Amino acid sequence: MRLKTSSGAALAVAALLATAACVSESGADTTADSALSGSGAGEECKIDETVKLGAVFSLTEAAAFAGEYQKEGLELAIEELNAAEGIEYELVLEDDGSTVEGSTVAFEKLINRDQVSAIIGPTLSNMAFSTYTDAQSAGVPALGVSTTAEGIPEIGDYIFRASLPEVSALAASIPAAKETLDMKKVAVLHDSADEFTVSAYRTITDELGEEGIEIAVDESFGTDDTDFAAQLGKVLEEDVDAVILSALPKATVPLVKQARDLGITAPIVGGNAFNSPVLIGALGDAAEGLIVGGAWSAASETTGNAEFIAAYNAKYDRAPDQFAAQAYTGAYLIDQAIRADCDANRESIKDNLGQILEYDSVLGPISIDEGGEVTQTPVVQIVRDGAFTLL
Ligand code: 1QQ
Repeated sequence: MRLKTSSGAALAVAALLATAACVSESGADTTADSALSGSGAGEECKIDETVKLGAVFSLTEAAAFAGEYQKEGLELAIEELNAAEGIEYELVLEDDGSTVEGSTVAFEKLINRDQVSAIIGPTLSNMAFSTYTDAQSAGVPALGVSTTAEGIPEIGDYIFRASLPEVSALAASIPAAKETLDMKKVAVLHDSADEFTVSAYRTITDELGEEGIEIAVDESFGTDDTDFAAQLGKVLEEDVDAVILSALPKATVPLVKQARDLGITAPIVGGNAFNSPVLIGALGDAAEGLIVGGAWSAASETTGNAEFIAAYNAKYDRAPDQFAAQAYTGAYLIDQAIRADCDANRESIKDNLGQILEYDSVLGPISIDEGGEVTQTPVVQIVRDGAFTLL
C-alpha cells in the first residue's frame, strides 16, 4: 500500500493501518510496518528502514555445488543494489546443510526471529515442498532461484520462482539432443528419492514419447547410492544412442565414471544439476559431449551479462555459473517488486512479484505471473573440451 498524500488525516489513518493486526486468507498476520513503506516509486523510491531479506541455500554437503555459487551471486546483487539510492538491504543468509530438516529450521528462523520481508531459496526442490508450505502459512513471500520441479508455484500465492522449470528446459534439450545425436533409442536412469529428479524423470519420459524415441532401459537408484553395476549392466545389453540421466552430482559422478569404465561411451543428456562447472570438473573427460538445458549461458548476449560476469570474476576470482546468475537475478526481481509500490512489507512484495511483466535480466527477458510461475527462454548447451558451449 502506498499513501500518496501526506495530510494529517492521511497520516493518522496510516498509523492506524500500521498498527491494526490484519489476517490474510492463509491465516497469517499481515500487519504492515509503516517504516517499511516509503515514498516515491521505482528508482525514486526511498525507504527509511533497512530491508531485511532472507536466503536459504545449501552451503554445505551434497547441494553445496550450487549453494556456494548462489550465495556469491546473491551477495554481489545485494552489494550493487545497496550502491543505488533509496533502499538499504540487509541479507540474512542461512545454510540448510542440504537437508529438509535444516531448511525447515532456517525458514522458521527467518520468518519468526529475523522477520525478513521475503526469502530467496532454498537450493533444492526437495526442501521447497516443506519450506514453502511454512512460508505460505506464515504469509512470507518466497522466491525460488533453482527450484525447478513441477508443482512449486502451485503451493500458494506467496510462492514464486525465477528458476526455469525443468519441464521447459527438457522441452528444449531433448529435441536438441535428438537432432545432434540422432537419438532413436536411449537409456533413462533416475534418482527415485528426490523431488526434482523424480519430477524431471516424468517429464523426460513424456518428452521422449512425444519425440518417438525408444526407452530401451529404464532404471532407478537412490540419492546416496555409490554402486551402479546393476543398472549399468542393463545399459550394456543395449546399443543406446544416449543415456538420459536425472540425478544430483553425488550419484552422477560415480555413475558416469563407472559407465565409462564399463565401456559405455554413449553421450549423457542431463537435467538442471548438470549446469554446474563443479560437476563438469569432477567428471573430467567423462563429461565430453554432455547436453543440458538451462536458464543461463556465459555466451548469451543478454542485458548486463558481460558486466555481471566481469563483476563476479573481479569479486570472487572465478567465473559465475547458472546458479549464481539466477540468485543474482532473484535479488533484482525482489528489488523491482519492492520499488513498484515503494513498500517492503511482505504483502506488498507478494502482490508485486506476481506482476513482473518483463524484466531484462542476465538470464534474458524474464517475467513472473500471478500464479508465481516464471517465463523465460531456455538455452541448450553441450560440453566441449571441458566447457559449456551453446548448442
Ligand atoms: C531442483 C534443481 C536442482 C538441480 C538445483 C540445484 O533443479 O532441485 O529443482
